[in-house]
Amino acid sequence: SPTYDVIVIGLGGMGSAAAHHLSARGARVLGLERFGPVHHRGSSHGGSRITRQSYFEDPAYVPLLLRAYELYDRLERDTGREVATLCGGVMLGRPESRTVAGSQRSAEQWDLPHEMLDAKEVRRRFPTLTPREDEVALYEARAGLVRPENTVAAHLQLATQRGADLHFEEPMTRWEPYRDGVRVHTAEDTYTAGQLVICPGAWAPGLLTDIGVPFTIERQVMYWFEPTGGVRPFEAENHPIYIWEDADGVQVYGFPAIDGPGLGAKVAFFRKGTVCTPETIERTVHDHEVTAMADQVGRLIPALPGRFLKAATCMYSNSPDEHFVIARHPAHPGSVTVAAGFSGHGFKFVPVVGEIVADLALHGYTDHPIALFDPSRLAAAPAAAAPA
Ligand code: PYC
Repeated sequence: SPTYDVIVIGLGGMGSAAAHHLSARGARVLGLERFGPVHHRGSSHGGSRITRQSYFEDPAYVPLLLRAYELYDRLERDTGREVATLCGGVMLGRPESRTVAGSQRSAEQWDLPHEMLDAKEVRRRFPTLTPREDEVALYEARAGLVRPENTVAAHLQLATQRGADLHFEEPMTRWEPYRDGVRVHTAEDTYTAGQLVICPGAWAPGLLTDIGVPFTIERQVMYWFEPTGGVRPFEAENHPIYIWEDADGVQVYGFPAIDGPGLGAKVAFFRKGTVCTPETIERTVHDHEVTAMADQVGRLIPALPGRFLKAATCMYSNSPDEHFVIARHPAHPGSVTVAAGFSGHGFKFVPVVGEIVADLALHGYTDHPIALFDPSRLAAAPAAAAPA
């Protein structure tokens, strides 16, 4: 029964970063992953994820983003892998939309460099974009994209170099408290450790049954189109990432063409998925879905939906309020740390989540501001007393 300081369950985005940060601090780490390294069955694939600092979801995320940017930079230097491309980004919509007003609020509160552009100025600077007259944009030069597969590979590489044991194709079957720590079972073996870190991704409903948070897993589709009129205006030196909210509150987001000639540019709906499970998710993308995407994005970027090239599915793991869950496990506060419920906007935080999880597992606290992610906020409200 091999013994470790920390066992990390799940080696996707968050778990691979946790394994790296823990082993970099000298912990003896075991990582257990149900699939192979850098797999495409969870939430850390598809070539790109947006990164940005003017955070419409809540200004409380901004200090974590500033640290994540530093850590992505360091990751790139330490591994030589390209993990971030800061091509600039526009958050587009009506001035009062969540995407625009929320981004502006964060930018102003944290004094982040940004510009507000009217529709005419958006069209002048970014000729592929054709917003309506009543739409505006917040432009952030330091927004861009991060690369999920390269990021996971980089963290796995560094963790291995620091001596972490990473076991793939070896899912945890169960765990239990054991002495002062935990005991973890797989079909292969039983392992003990002082600390357990659970980074379950879309497997949260099965792995975090006793944490009091009803996670919902959502199927999402990513689409790649070949722009009409050639790819040049869509290349990263010419094209920003974008999040566009229409008058009905539907958000579409997309990327420059980063994969080279003939491979198109990626676009997707933000939070317009169907409930699924990792076991039953529909991986086929249907013609009507492609048509709906092309119609929607064509209203903002008429040249994008030329030839449809391919689509892929992935999963969001939503918490009820779409804020993360990062904490010591309320039922096992001395030995278990969880990082879950990233709700479709987590990947840009991957390295800082690794750092936070390492703090919690090794010291029981972190200096990072994570009050927003405390699962007790989601505990069911006590039932109201019956009238006498
Ligand atoms: O986190 O910026 C984001 C994002 C956009 C669409 C999905 N996630």
